[in-house]
Amino acid sequence: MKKFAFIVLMCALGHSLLAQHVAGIIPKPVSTKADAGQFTIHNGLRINGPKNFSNELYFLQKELLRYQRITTIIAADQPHAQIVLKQAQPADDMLYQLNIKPHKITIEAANHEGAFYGIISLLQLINNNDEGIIPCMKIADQPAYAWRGIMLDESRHFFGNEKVKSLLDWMAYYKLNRFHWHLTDEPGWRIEILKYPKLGEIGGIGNYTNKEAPCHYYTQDDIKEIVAYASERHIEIIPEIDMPGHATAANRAYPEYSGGGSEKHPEFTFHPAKEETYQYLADILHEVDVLFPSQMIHIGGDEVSFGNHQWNTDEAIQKMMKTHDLDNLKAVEDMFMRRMSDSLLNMNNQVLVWDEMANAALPQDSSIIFWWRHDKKEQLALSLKNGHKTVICPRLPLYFDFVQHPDHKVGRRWGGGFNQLENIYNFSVSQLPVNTSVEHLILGFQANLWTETVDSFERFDFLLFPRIAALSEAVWSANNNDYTEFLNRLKPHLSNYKKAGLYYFNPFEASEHPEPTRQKK
Ligand code: TNX
Repeated sequence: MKKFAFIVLMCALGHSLLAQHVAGIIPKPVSTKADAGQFTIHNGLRINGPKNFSNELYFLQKELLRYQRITTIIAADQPHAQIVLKQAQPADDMLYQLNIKPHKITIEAANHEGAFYGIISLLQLINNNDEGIIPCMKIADQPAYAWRGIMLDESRHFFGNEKVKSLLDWMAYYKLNRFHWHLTDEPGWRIEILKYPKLGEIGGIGNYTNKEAPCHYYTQDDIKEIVAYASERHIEIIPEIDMPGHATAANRAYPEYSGGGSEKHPEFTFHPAKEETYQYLADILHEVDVLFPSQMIHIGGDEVSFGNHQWNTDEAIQKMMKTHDLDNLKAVEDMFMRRMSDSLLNMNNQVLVWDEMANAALPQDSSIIFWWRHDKKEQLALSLKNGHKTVICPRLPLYFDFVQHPDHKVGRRWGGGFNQLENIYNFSVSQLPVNTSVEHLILGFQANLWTETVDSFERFDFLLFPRIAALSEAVWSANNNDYTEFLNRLKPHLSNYKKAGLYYFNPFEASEHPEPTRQKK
């Protein structure tokens, strides 16, 4: 009764803030306007849409069944349907419009993406409101940024098909659309390469906690399955094959391509002065290219100086430096990355790299730089100055391996700083020294989940939820400026995490799920 009175009041006022609150949609849509009445979700609802949107309709059916145990029927024609997808350009160039009336729900979109995100908003409305009763309203929406990403490191710890699919589900639920998959690093190599089977079979043994952990890697069939799953959810997968550093696991499998390492990071690099190295890596990238239709491969380029000490004494490398007039090891790195980027261009792929490569003379239009070192703003400036498209993912506040509460002990901090929900929610480009003339080069934001400290599903969930919701609002909603109001909208989401069995961090009741500890290394 109370709720009914509230809805009547809200409709009478037509107040958009109240409507937003009742809708509980994250990320917050561009506009939400309340209307009179309500729609009731029930079994046997008829849904309809043009042939072109049949995948999206099918997705809606499956998700209603999964979340709500509601079965729907595809209606033969529109007049007899209660939920209708329409292919049309919504007013004001919006991506989609969702109109809830007492007897009909309409989603209007010009393309698949719009239809899909209209459906996601509808699903959130249904999941956030008890007993399938949703207040009437009109929503018009579009994202502020095109690149809305999560990176997952599966080298340090391996999580497997089901956990990755569940992450893709939640990414879609929050309208995130880029999954950057860090598949190779020091502890393990996690992708099957047919031409070099030892990469998986030997490189796949071990993880950050235990060098002898059983072998785990994704077969090419696993990858195809996950790529198809992502594509159904409008998510592109960007695989990362890290080079010339972070190559330890690969070097265990094929030591002949190793360029050595340092005391702390043995066998850390690929050998930059052997022709065979370039052929070997190009072969690997060719297989990776076939598996991932995104036409984007991330080739790392980070932290090479952690373990390139042997380059100083290796005869072939020293000779190459003289021949090519390379003054220092950074110049060797840059040349290595330019050669590998030629291979990627040859495959019609974009070249994705970390911000160490912002000034490496990589192809201007086809490279995307990932700015991660929040304390090196000059790298962001260089990337933009050099005309590179840029993804923003600074350690502070977008590294999800950092702790999120002053009392938390497991996970990283930087100079005492860490990444609370509020910092992520409030993050925006306006906090960065970015010249307006180059702002268009910023594609969007991504959060990176590095997994040195993530040795269990509990820690995985705890670090991601609910920070993933704050990220999504920061990158989708240009007008996210009310953290308290966001926290209100978050409440039904926490209930949904609980229903899904996630071990999330509860910002209202931190004791609900205590910080999970780690196994001993
Ligand atoms: C830096 S970000 C790394 C990773 C670590 C991470 C831990 C980047 C390009 N390299 O290798 O896992 O810090 O926070």
